[in-house]
Parts: sequence; C-alpha cells; structure tokens
Amino acid sequence: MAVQRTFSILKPDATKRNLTGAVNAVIEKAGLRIVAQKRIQMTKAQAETFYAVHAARPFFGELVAFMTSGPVVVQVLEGEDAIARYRDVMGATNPANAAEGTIRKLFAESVGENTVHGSDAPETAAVEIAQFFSGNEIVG
Ligand code: DAT
Ligand code: MG
Repeated sequence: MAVQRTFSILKPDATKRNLTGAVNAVIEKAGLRIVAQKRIQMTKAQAETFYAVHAARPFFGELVAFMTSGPVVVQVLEGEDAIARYRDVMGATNPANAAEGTIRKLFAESVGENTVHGSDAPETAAVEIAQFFSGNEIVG
C-alpha cells in the first residue's frame, strides 16, 4: 500500500466538549500525520455540498444543522493506507457498534453526533480535501 492522504473533520460535538486534542492523540498514535488543520465555522451551503450524497436521506436536515451548530476542525491526514486506516481508527458510524479503542467508541454519543468524519475512498478524499484546503495549506 502506498502513502495516501485522507480528509478528516472533528465535528461540533468534539469541539464543544474540548476533545480536539484527545482525538488528535488517537489519530497520531495510529501513525497518521496531521499535514493540514484549521478550525472553521461551516456554512449551511458548505455542509450541504459536503454531504450532498446524503441529500435524499431522512436525516439530511438534521445532519446539516448539526455540522453547522458550532466550530469544526478540518484536517488532512497522511500515512500508509491512510483512508482505510483512518476508517478503522474512527470506528463504526453508530458508536454503539464501534470497536474498543476507536474514536467513536471512546468519544461519540450518538449516530448523528459521532465526533469524526473520514473519507471513504481515494476519489472522495480528493474532492473533500479540495473543498476545504488549497495546495499550499497542506505541508507534508
Ligand atoms: P460515516 O460518517 O461513517 O462515513 P455515512 O457516510 O453513512 O457515515 O453518514 C454520514 C453521516 O450522516 C454520519 O457520520 C452521521 C449521519 N448519519 C448517518 N446515518 C444516520 C442515521 N441513521 N441517523 C442520523 N444520522 C446519521
Ligand atoms: Mg461517509
């Protein structure tokens, strides 16, 4: 496997509970490098674009409202097999199903407010990184 980059978000439930450092410690312990990071307030338009694939789902409105309910930390993570590796470190979407030691098992309180986002494939990683970072903001 090659070195990859993936896109990560520490969601509003993480910033609200002052957990960004704790989550980053799990990320770094897993061998992923944070090569770009910034704290932003996502706009409704940004959240709708970001989650457009879920636009028809019944929870879409709730998801956009949550993602714009407070600051988020957007990140680019780099490492060997980073996309799948970060999905493993995050744990299952529903924290009730997340494995021990994963970020969602450690920190998430519900399927809707599940602490982190991570890209699911190289194509989505590229699109998601480009939505929030310009090339010169990523320093590997
Ligand atoms: P993941 O974030 O693990 O990639 P996803 O892409 O299926 O999961 O869904 C995106 C986000 O939408 C997820 O992190 C939280 C929200 N979501 C998914 N399923 C949900 C549900 N059944 N009820 C409420 N929110 C949900
Ligand atoms: Mg997803």
